[in-house]
Amino acid sequence: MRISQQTIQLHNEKLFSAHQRKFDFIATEIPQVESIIQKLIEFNVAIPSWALGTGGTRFGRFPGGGEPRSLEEKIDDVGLLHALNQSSGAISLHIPWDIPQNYQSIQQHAASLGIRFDAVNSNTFQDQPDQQFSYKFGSLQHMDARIRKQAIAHNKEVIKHGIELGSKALTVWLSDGSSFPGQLNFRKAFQNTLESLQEIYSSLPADWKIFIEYKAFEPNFYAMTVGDWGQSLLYANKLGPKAYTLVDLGHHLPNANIEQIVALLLMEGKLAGFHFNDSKYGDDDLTVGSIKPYQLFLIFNELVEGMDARGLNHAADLGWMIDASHNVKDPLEDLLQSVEAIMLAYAQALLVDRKKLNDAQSSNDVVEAQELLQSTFRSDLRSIVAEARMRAGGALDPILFYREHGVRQSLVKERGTVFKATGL
Ligand SMILES: [Mn+2]
Repeated sequence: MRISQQTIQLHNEKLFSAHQRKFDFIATEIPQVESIIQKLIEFNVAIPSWALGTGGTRFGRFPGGGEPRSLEEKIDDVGLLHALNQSSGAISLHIPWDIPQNYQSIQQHAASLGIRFDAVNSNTFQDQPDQQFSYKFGSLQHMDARIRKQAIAHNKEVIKHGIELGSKALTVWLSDGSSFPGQLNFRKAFQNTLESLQEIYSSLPADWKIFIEYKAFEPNFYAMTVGDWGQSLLYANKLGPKAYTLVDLGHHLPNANIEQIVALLLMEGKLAGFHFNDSKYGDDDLTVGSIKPYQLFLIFNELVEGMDARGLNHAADLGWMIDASHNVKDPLEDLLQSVEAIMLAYAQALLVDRKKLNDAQSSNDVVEAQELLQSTFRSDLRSIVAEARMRAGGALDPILFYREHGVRQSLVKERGTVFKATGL
């Protein structure tokens, strides 16, 4: 199904006067409101192809129906999100779950929905039916050169698919590591991984980047070979100027100060971008902003400060992507909530009075610094985000629209109830 501009307009007309009241109230308080709206309109967050279906836990999966059955239908779903919020104009593919059969027709299909192709993701954390060697004991780190070679070749193939579709980056996340002390020589595992990455790096086109994603742990792990931002940055620095560190919010040990990590990576010019999600205890499955919205704001506060300090374009110079798993919510509703949470945190960060914060920091006025951040965080900017969305052609209330128009019900009718879209 497609959502017409006309139905969005009707939806907006119905909600307009209530929206206008709220918007006028807050807009009079914010002299730079127009520049914030402009930045929000430009800001887009890529949707990963694997988040369009129901995810699973280690124990089970409870699909909700109407899931996309093909790459075309995954692009259709991102098209629905983008029509509603005008901020989801990119898809991030996962190879081999989304191998395109016909590049040209896939590209045309995506372009007709205003969708471009974000970073492509390789997968050496699973064995595929047709592969020769197993990744049971790792891939790029493996002690056996033949297995490293197979994993390198896969990454090179992913780059080739990405080139055909217009992607500009390869994201590498490895579940390489060890489950027990003594299983692995840390130094050898690091060096093998580095050499493998160097070979992949040498296949990158001139205008491409490689994102090295780190993760502190998997439930059965003793050590990860790319376990934190220090290790990722080591790889990125050794690889060269096209290599960057990717921050996935859920990939840290509990209570890690992610905003500080972000500030320092930006300072070093090595921050690739983000995978957005949230967690209460560990891992990356929950909706971004659902558990720790203040942390999300503090991260965006550092992002805006750091990007401005380096003269970066907020919308284009870093990679912005959601990476979550939807186990109990409708995936599309969850993604709409995710994009909204990101936009709100970004809008709030744009509102922080940098000069006053700087003065408070310079004079050690700790109380004033806290007041500045928290009064911004507690400002309700939802109507500003909605205004930006409406001006861009989206819906004032995307989730209300989605429900009132029975989008999921239409998808179930079209696609049925049983298909499994995630690849896991
Ligand atoms: Mn991730």
